[in-house]
Amino acid sequence: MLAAVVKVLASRRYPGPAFEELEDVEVGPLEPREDVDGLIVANEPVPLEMFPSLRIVANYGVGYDRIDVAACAAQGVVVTNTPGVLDAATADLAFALLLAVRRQIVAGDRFIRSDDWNGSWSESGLAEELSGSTLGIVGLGRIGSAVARRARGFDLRVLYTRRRPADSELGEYRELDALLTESDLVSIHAPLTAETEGLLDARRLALLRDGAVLVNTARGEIVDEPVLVAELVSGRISAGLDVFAHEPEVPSELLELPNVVLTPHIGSATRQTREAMTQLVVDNLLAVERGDPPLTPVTLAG
Ligand code: 8YV
Repeated sequence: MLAAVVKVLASRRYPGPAFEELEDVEVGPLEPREDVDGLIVANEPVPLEMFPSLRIVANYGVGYDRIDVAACAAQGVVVTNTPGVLDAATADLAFALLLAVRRQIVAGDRFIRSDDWNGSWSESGLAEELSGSTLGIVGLGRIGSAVARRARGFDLRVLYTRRRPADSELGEYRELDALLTESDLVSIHAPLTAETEGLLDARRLALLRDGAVLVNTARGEIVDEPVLVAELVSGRISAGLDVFAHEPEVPSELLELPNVVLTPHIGSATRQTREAMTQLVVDNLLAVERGDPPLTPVTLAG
């Protein structure tokens, strides 16, 4: 017997050719639908009561912090995400932010565009070099490991934390407080969970060295944002921020600061990666349609 085609509602038209593989897909807002058995969302909360026939929520992204996985499981709804395919793009962006902050790339670009360059400007402030620094990776998972591998090419010493402490040839394990104290550069690669929300609180941010650079391509809520803003306004530390606690709101104080580089949540936003994410979303939906296990299910244990 042929499996029934999954009737899919997608919160937007996701990029790439794989989207066309879905035979019965509609793009539109999450509104009550009796006939929908598959949803594609980008970490948007799913009102389960609106979809009585739902079998699968395919999340377009690795982070699924806004999806109530326990409630889905209780109703027999499978949740999938897109691990692995966005590691390189996100690690590249973390490095781009580290380099941009350390080498004052955005300030240099602005300086040229403002027509103020008269041949020399470096006297007004020499940059700190990246090479030879100590990089602390908060969360040595898939993306954190991709960052650590890139760090080798920049002659960085790598320290890391991870959920279940274990040795890695990619660096030296540290407790979080020690990592923050010893690092010149800190890059966050942990998922947002009850344990990591507010992980970098006022006490921990104060452990950062004077002149340290904090890069966040994970989730804004992992850092106490008002305290981070105060630290940045004081000029004690610098930051490269791709994520914010209340997106798309960005604290207005940050907009004028020379020690901050801002990007609009673009860690996975390359054509190759976004297309691969769509492919994995579609492959998960088609697996469920065939009656096969999903490729990348989210488990309750995380
Ligand atoms: C977004 C992300 O999902 O994977 C994640 O956790 O935050 C991103 O890849 C993507 O930007 C679509 O919203």
